Amino acid sequence: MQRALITGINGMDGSHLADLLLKKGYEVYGMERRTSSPNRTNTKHLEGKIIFLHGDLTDQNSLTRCLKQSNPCEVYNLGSQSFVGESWNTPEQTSDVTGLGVLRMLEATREYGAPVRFYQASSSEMFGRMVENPANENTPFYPRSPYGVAKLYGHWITKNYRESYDMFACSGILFNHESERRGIEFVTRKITDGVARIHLGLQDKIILGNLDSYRDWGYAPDYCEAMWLMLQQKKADDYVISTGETHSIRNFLDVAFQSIGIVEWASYVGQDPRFMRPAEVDVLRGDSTKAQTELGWKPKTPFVDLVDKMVKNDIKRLS
Ligand code: NDP
Ligand code: GDR
Repeated sequence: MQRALITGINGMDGSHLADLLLKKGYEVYGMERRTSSPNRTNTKHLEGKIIFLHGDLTDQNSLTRCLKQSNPCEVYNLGSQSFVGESWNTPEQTSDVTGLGVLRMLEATREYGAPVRFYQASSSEMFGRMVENPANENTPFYPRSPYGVAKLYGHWITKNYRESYDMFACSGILFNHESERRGIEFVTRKITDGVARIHLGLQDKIILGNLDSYRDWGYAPDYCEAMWLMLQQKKADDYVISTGETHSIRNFLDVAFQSIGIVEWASYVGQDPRFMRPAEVDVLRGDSTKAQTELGWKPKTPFVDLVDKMVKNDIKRLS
């Protein structure tokens, strides 16, 4: 039986990837940090189906132990301090987990010795102030946040371990992807949760930051399929995963409010400098031609369906 170890199991992607691997017949091990009260909102349904292990990306020994306990064929390194805005408040901790955490996981995998296939969750935030639009695997990087810089380290150290030790190590350069399980502070979920609350009379306004940035938004379960496909190839490589479309936060608001029958949303939305960033990534758009050609992957969920699913889910949850 195929065995996989996923770090960041309780996050959005970790939980969707576990669903996918279970469907494919894998034995799944999920690494989570010890907390005083566990947050298994996204993984409650996986209890009894996967094996949870305690480990932390800032603790080398715990990673080595997780590898020994799971004896995996595939490692998916999805754990990180993933909130861009927070990375200015905790730049050192972000660099430690999101950057050096990758090195620790690679080192644990290398020391473990068995032939393990390794996936690193790289990010479109590495393109930051996009030098080329749309960005592909050869586009130069220009990160704009401590998070983006840390991800860039993770990306290069993965490539370096592949070249230095002939490890099967891939980076998926994933553009923004969202789902009903998205953390509540990310803009998409903050909007769909807010729209649902307005619809149900629980809230008057949604307070946001910059409404004029553009993102290339896809659906997380589609993107987890791409992670898995990368590890099934003959040769390890890096791939951009994106829809190729870009929409502003205003476009997202248009569609989210339309799904509750509101066209003029301006009076329901406020702005607060607290949610603005010291350096913004104005636009992101990816070219996933390589993944489409070599992996046979393509995005399945249109933007409007993604927003609609998220709003409907929040209305149901809050009702
Ligand atoms: P989430 O924030 O939902 O999940 C991240 C997970 O990492 C959480 O479960 C968190 O645990 C865990 N984590 C944080 N710190 C540590 C640590 N020190 N040791 C071990 N685990 C830790 O992120 P997503 O699921 O959205 O993203 C998955 C990965 O993909 C991340 O690396 C992210 O940076 C990257 N990425 C995401 C994209 C997106 O659009 N979603 C796009 C491109 C890349 P806890 O629950 O305890 O906080
Ligand atoms: P991002 O996602 O930074 O792209 O990182 P986020 O949803 O946080 O921001 C997207 C854009 O929305 C603007 N924005 C706001 N953002 C938040 N969070 N809250 C607000 O109130 C708000 N108002 C406007 C932001 O300024 C930004 O332009 C996500 C994460 O999943 C990363 O881990 C991942 O690597 C990248 O996507 C690709």
